[in-house]
Amino acid sequence: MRGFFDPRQRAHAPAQELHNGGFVAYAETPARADAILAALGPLETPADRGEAPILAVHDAAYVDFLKTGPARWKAAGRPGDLVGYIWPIVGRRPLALDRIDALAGRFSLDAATPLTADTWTSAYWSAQSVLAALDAVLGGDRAAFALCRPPGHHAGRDYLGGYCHLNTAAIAAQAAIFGGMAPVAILDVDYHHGNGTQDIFWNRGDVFFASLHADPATDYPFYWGHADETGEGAGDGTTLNLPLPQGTTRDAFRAALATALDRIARFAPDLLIVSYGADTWAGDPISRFGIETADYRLLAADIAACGWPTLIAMEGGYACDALGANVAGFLSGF
Ligand code: SP5
Ligand code: ZN
Repeated sequence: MRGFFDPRQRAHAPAQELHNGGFVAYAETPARADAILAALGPLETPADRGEAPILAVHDAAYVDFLKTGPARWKAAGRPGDLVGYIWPIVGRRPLALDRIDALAGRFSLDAATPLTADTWTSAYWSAQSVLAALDAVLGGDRAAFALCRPPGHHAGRDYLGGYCHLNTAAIAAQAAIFGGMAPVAILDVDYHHGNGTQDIFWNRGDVFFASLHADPATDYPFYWGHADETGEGAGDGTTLNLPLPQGTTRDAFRAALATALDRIARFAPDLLIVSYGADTWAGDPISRFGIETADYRLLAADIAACGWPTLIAMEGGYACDALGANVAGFLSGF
């Protein structure tokens, strides 16, 4: 299977993140990409398809914030990485404020996803990697892999969060539709709910979003991912959430996967995009499922058996020692 990664995706490296009331080392490190590359061998570098596919999904003002925010933050005399700390909560009148502090809240979901001067470059090339993998599938490959780092599924049309800035799965889905592949299904098997992807396609009838994830009653992102979130308008019924309890192991995960695949089959997609997180692994430092390394091949084989052209986009997974084996195991099932 062809795989894509650009070395510029390594540059983004915030110093720390807010966690449980204190600052800890940022979990979404460049070493994650190195661990995956060590297991898979070198990947192809993507071509540059420019900003248009990104702007087909994300707000121009948000993209401008990602590009220019860190320099403005620095110019304002702030010593650390750019991070939001005040939010325009629901019900506040919509003000178009220009202060960098206000913009940081306007365009963020959480206070645990800092921006550095390198963030835009890394996120841009993460998006180019997913577009290159999409091109491989559009060209007839049965499956292709994008080592998307930073990840994407928590990022919405106009917000970052959960270590994500540009929603790579959504960018690929929209580009696929422009390329004549429709409808598209996105299957999100990261430990966390893919709130950004769900928001982007919430009222769309041409993209089915299915997610297996830790129950938002106990896990980030809390405000999304409940079973009764099913889409609206033209997208009524094209969102499927299957929250699972902490401690979930292979067989229960596999049963939920079968439910998701059955619903996707009824949607008859031209293309499947898998948002793959290895943070479902039993030893993940920030997650609480019990999937073992050997399980990933079996789970992937269940997906592959459906026969849809498939693009696999990397999301989370924070146990660097096991990450390479987990990703290689998953890809071996296709
Ligand atoms: C893409 C993805 O998997 N994002 C996950 C975002 C989860 N953030 C909330 C959990 C915070 C845990 N912080 C742990 C830091 C350890 N150094
Ligand atoms: Zn995750």
